[in-house]
Amino acid sequence: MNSIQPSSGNRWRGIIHEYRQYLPVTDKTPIVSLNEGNTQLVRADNFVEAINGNCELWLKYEGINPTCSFKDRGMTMAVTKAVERGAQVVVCASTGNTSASAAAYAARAKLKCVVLLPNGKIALGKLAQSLMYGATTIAVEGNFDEALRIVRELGETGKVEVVNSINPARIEGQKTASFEICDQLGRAPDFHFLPVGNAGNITAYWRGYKEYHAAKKSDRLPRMFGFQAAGAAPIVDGKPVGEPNTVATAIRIGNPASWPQATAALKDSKGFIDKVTDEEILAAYKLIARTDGIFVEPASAACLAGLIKCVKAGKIPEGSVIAATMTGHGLKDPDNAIKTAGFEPIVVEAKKEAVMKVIGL
Ligand code: AN7
Repeated sequence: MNSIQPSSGNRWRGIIHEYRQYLPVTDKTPIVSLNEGNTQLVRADNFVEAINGNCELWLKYEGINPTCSFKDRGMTMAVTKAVERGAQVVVCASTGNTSASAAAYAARAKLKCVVLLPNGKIALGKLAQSLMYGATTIAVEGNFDEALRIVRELGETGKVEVVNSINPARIEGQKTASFEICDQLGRAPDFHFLPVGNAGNITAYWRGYKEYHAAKKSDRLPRMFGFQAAGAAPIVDGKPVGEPNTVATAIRIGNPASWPQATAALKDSKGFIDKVTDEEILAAYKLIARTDGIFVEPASAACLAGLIKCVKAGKIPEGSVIAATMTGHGLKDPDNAIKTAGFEPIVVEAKKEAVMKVIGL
């Protein structure tokens, strides 16, 4: 045993500690945390200017979580509850971020972790994470929806704990992002924009906003605006997509698990869901990096592409306060970043003159 007493300084100790009265935990719950949450809310005026908008845009930069995506909020809860129940093995299907997060929290909790990924359709950084954290990494010859079906079947054996967002603890943890936005803004936004894949996050955010409003911690409820990739837009199109496809591999999902909850969130919040093309996603992805220095993964940029569309269509009243979730860090997907940047490093001789020539001096 370490004889040094842990300090009880006033530092952030993760979302379960900070928001415990809103979460299904007791004093005895063995919390598994990597101090997730407390992510920046960054105002993006340059982006708004570039798109000829007339609104306040606040980006919830979830890429700075411990495994670089919003999934850590749900995973601290799911793995904590798994440990509380005495589970030995956690399992998930994933387009890459859930698996990275599950692998990290399972490592910390000393649980075995098994992840099922669509073979060849995972961004490189996410694959590296799963392998580095030591998860049993299975590449399924199929898409996410097929991997999730297998995971559901594994769950029915009672031998493993499923940590996909069909696990209610996940949604509970993820709703804390809404609490943080209200705390950081001093109010709830008028609109909340986010990308939609399996639809867990839109469900969680709406729940969070409603609970904070009911607790009188915020003054209003935002309208939820979700965006799917055009090649993987089952909710927008009103039917499952058998072979989803998009450059934004994180949201390459054809049959979202939380479809009914997402539909309810959209209806209750007077929200809106639309689809954006890969071209629109990549344009927004590059623009937010170049205008405001914020590097996100393509899936995150889907909601910025959606904002561009909404501004053009006149859907956003002047002066609106908009929050948008930047769900994952840009470094997760170096291949798409290098392809999208549009230029390559300029190789020069190791001489000052050569560099000056490139600069144009
Ligand atoms: C960066 O990791 O589904 O609508 O298996 O990684 O709650 O699914 C990831 C989803 C948006 C969509 N942005 O959120 C997975 C997975 C990023 C994501 C979404 C995901 P949901």
